[in-house]
Amino acid sequence: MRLSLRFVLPLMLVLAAIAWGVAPLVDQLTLRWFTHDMDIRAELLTNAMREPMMEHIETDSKSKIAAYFSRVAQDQRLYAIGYCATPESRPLATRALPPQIGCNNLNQFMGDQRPLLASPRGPLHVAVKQLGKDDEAAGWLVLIHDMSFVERRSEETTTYVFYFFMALAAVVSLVTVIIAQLSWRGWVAGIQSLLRGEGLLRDPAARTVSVPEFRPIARDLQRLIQEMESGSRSRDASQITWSPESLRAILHGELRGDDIIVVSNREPYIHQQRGDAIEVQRPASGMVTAIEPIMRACSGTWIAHGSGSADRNTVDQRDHIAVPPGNPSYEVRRVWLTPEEESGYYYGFSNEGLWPLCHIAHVRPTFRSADWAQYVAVNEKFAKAVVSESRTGNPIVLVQDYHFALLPRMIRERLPDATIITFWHIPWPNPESFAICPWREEIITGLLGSSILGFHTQFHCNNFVDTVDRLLEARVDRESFTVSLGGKLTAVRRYPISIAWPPSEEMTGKPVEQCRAEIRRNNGLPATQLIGIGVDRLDYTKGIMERFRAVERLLELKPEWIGRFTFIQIGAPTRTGIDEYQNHEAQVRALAMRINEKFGRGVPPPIILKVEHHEPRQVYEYYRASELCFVSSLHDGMNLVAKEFVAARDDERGVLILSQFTGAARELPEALMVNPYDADQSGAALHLALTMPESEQRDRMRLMRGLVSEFNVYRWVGRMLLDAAMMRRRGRLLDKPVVGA
Ligand code: GDG
Repeated sequence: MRLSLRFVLPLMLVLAAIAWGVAPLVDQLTLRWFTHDMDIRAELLTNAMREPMMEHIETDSKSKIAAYFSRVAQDQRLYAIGYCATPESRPLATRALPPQIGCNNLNQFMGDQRPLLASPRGPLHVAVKQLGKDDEAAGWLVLIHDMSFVERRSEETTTYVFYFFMALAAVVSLVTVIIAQLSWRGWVAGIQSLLRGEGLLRDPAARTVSVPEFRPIARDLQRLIQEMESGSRSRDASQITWSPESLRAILHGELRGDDIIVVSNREPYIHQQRGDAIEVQRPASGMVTAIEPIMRACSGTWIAHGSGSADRNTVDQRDHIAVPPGNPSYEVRRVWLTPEEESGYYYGFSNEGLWPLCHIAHVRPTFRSADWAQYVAVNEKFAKAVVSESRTGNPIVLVQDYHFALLPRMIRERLPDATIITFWHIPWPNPESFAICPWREEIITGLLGSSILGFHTQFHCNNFVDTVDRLLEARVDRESFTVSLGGKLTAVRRYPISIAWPPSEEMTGKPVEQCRAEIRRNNGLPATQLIGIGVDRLDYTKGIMERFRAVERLLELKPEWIGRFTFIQIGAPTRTGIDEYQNHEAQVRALAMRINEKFGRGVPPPIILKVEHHEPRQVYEYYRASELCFVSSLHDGMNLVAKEFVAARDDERGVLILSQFTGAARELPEALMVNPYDADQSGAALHLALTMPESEQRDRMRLMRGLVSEFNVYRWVGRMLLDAAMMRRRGRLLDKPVVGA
């Protein structure tokens, strides 16, 4: 014991001293990095502002500059923004511009070695950028960023560094004490083996320590060091630029390349027999649009219903097929359903029951016990497929959508250590609406088999937690937004879905001008015709009837558009086996015809309805060819069409008209927001869009493109995986070490 104390105390003192010495160095380094980041950010911001600013300066419009500044200054980190026309003038600035900054002393804030500016809020980063040409300055832009977060980060870093060294001291002390207690026999060999690193290797096959007594110690040590390593590397999701590469890095770093399995009803590639040939089709589905780029990035296994007429002819003996065709990067495992299963589980319970139940679109849900029995059976079938596809006992399973409400619990029963992330792509209604479902408890209990349950908006999370509170004996914690059922915890979280960014070359490769000319020509329209576009599955929740009524109202209120404006609606056929969808299609066709008869005599028609499947590339060509895109869902989870239109417009033109009842409305406030039930308002929005000046289109489009680029689909799944990684780490720490296992 005395030996241990003699060794342990000085060691702890030395490590504490190192910790004190290292902390300021880490501080300086992080400050330098963050300042450099801010320099880059200021440069980018200036480049984005240069053109609009020059326009406002040329028209000498102070009020426009002020309005433009207050829009730009909504950015969280941008503290203040100002403009000096000359060194003698007074700065034109947002209110927070610190009094120390004047037009006559801007020189102090130029150059590489400039200091940060002190303020009561914390340090401020000041960047002064010249506008106009080098020899002919049109003034100076002053951008001030809030750097107070650096202080906060630095405090956190210091604490982590200190705890890290303390923990290290504790571990080394513990090892020393135990070693001192062990017999002398073999200790030299044991220490040598540890020093050689054999006991600290990650590969279990290489994890051999020659002396048996050391094995448990080495394993504990290894475990602790790994946890500390990953803890210190744990990413702050808001600091990552999300891309396929960062997603791959997370999978390897945070999740150590764990098994990833996706389960959905719809498959990403459908093989159809067309005569003697086999054709590959990409389905019209928001869920597929979102998951496909992720699977390309992380090469997992995607389990889905094999629904194509040639699907069975294209799989191997294990029902697998590598996709995308021609450039395979992941595997699809197809699950086969009988016609009875498909009719009861998919058309019946999922789409005649849950779909209308969760959307407020005034279509009554239909619940049949025979459909429910098929729904249970098909969920069981997919649970078995998940077990057979998982290479380990603790895969990460991403369960997609309302077709699989029971699957999370079924997987949990078979693979208790799996991390199950379930994402509900459609809205969740309020408890009163949900309670009409005869199998409401089973559905909620099924979903609560998930480790994480995700929705697009906080509103849907709240509705779900309220529903659990009302209908189940479960413990709901509104502070951490978790639900505990039978001792198992589910985190209910908001993850707004998005699309891949940047869009692929295949989608945006064709120049806008060419798209404009071809789309007009192919639809028999004059080259000068103005075009609006709508792209949807022919679903009654998408508000296609309301959209057409808005076009009718526009032409009634502003007859000057008759013959000059055409709205093209792409309506991908969907769920055609359900009566409600057949009725809806008939109504949509009839309404389009009536409006065309009313306003289309002798002139180009006001509405062109194209009820057929289009490939994604063609859909993007329509986006690029149009003056406006109208998304008028009556109730939607997110609506990816809105984000796709924004992504397609790299020319920064075009206007998005967006229903306030979509999830996207919360992220794209620069769109023209409408209540689709209000035909007058929607008609007025169409007129506004058709007459919007190009500079305003550009300002709005730039802001929306900025948001979609940052909040892209890699971020959507990356944040779920990071949360899952943290849960797994916590779980490992709480687990008892398995001695000798
Ligand atoms: C659900 C939720 C949520 C459309 N026509 C064709 C076609 N599309 C593509 C679009 C877009 C996708 O389908 C539709 O996405 P949405 O998000 O608008 O809608 P849902 O399919 O209802 O999706 C929705 C989504 O899940 C994701 O979570 O946003 O709220 O209801 O990508 O471009 N694609 C092809 N041909 C077409 O004719 N290939």
